[in-house]
Amino acid sequence: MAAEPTIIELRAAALTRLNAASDLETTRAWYRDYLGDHGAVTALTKRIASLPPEQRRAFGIAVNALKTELGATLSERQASLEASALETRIESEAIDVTLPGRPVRRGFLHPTTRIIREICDIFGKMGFQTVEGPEVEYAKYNFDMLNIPADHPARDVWDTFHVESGESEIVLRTHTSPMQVRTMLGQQPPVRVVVPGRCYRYEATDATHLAMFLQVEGLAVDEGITLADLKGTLTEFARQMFGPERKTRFRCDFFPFVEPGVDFAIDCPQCGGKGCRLCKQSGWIELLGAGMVHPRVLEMVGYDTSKYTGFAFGMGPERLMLLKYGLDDIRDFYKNDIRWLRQMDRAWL
Ligand code: FA5
Repeated sequence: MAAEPTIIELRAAALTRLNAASDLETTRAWYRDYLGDHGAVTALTKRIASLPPEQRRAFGIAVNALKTELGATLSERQASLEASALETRIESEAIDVTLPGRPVRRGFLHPTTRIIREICDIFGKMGFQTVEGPEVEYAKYNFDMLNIPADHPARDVWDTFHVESGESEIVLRTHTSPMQVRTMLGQQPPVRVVVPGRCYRYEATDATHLAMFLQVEGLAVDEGITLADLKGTLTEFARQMFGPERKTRFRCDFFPFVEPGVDFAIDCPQCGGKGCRLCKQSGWIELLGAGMVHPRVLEMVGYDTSKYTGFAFGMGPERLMLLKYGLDDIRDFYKNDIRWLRQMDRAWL
């Protein structure tokens, strides 16, 4: 018969192994080897019945004591291993609340949205309401009712994207001026509106020209409105936009829907009028086209021209921004280069 370990030897070996167990998996293997169905202690239990009667009692007591002791020691060992496993996990998952947080990047408005809002706010304080209109427009509103009939040479000035020809000719609006017509057809004076929106022209793109660009239109019609009102309104706008010290200049210009027509300029904000690269040495920067609403336009919308007069103006916000910030390429607005856009956001005055 092979020498079997005595209870004392078995106990010593079992306890040594259990104490050395460094994780729960090892204690479960240990359980199988000693206390499980085929374990060494269970084997001893099974032997009790085959012992001579005088040895059975003492052996039985000793085996049961061993079983109880090992069971209790196992529970203790497992509890302590579980506790330290938990501690390790908590430590590894701990958050150091004293570390500086990662900065969350704040979103910001596109510069064209900001400039449009700024322009409309300035006119809003002067009593102008902001309205919007369709970008796909009847040629009748874009041209005819603005005193630009089909055979008029001025019609060629606006290189037009045509959507539909024939009876109801439809175009992509080449300016926001058709909203003058729509506004006046929809209401009687007094009228005071500004109209921001996209316009389209079939032309080659370069540093100052886009095929899709923004305009802001302005229109005021009431009794007794004169050129002095136009000058006052635009001067106030220019000073709010470019600084209170700005000088202004009005010169004759031609647009078929105004009479007289003017171009409006400010002294160059960069050089104060001395002449520089921005103003091309002229000392002046042209901001927009304007004029007194042509009586024919007022007639076509059914306004009483013996009673009402008005002024209108139209400007290009992207070009205004080129001037205000000394930028050199209008195409940058629509490249979606996030670094350029962020720089514009930071530079905003
Ligand atoms: C007009 O479009 C007139 N409707 C303005 C007007 C309104 C005059 C009311 C009188 C009364 P003009 O074609 O000059 O005018 O355009 C006005 C502004 O739009 C220009 O000064 C410019 O800033 C902008 N603009 C015109 N074409 C382009 C383009 N291709 N790219 C970018 N901006 C443009």
